Amino acid sequence: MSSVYEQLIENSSKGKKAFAVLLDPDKLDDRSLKSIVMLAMECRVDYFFVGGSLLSKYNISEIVQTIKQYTSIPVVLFPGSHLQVEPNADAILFLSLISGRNADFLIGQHVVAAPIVKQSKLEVLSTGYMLIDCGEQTTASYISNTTPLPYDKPSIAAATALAGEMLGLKVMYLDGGSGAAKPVSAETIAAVKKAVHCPVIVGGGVNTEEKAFAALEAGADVIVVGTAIEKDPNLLVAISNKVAGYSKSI
Ligand code: 1GP
Repeated sequence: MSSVYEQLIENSSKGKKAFAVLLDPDKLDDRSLKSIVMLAMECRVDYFFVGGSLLSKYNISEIVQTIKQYTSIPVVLFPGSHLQVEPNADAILFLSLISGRNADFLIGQHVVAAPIVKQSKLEVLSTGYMLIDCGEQTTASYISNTTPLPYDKPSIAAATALAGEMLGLKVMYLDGGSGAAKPVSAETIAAVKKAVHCPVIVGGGVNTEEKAFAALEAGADVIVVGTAIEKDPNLLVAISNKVAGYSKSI
């Protein structure tokens, strides 16, 4: 099986889109986790992202174990801190928060995590993580103590992504933050996609199939949905159909 990164590159080069379901360990009990995993298998979801900006339970290990018990869909860590490194996942988004100027989230957490990650078999996806101001302050920007990029300044987002790519980051993630009032704008996604060669992941506030479609149309390679699926698991079916349909139509 090819690595997550190889798959992202191959899909991105062919214009094939992917769908990641974000599982926030704090918001799931065993039953809801199992039902989302079953639905995701039926819908052939591409990835599970697991993590959160602020976790009050220490259960990432159990969550990963439960997912792995049922499916081979790759589990990609989306860590809010070095405490969320779980060696039994498949890959880790090694996120450098390049939209901010907080050294701890640019490199500090990574220094603490690197020796542990090195000892694991986790595939490391070096990722330029950009928070975008999508209406109201999100947990991610508050906890990271960073100012998100302005919503309506695509050129700043594009320059930030370009700098990240020049520094060697292999994937870009544009995030309005969990439960954002509105998703990242099509203009910002398109500007970033045009500026860099690497795969672009987009998430935050995608809560309808129309919003998912708009992000794909603007150039997102991977759509991430968490909050909306926690509220209505059936949305997983609608969005995965949209993503699969989009890829077939090109
Ligand atoms: C948040 O991109 C993710 O970091 C997903 O956001 O929970 O709003 O879907 P939602």
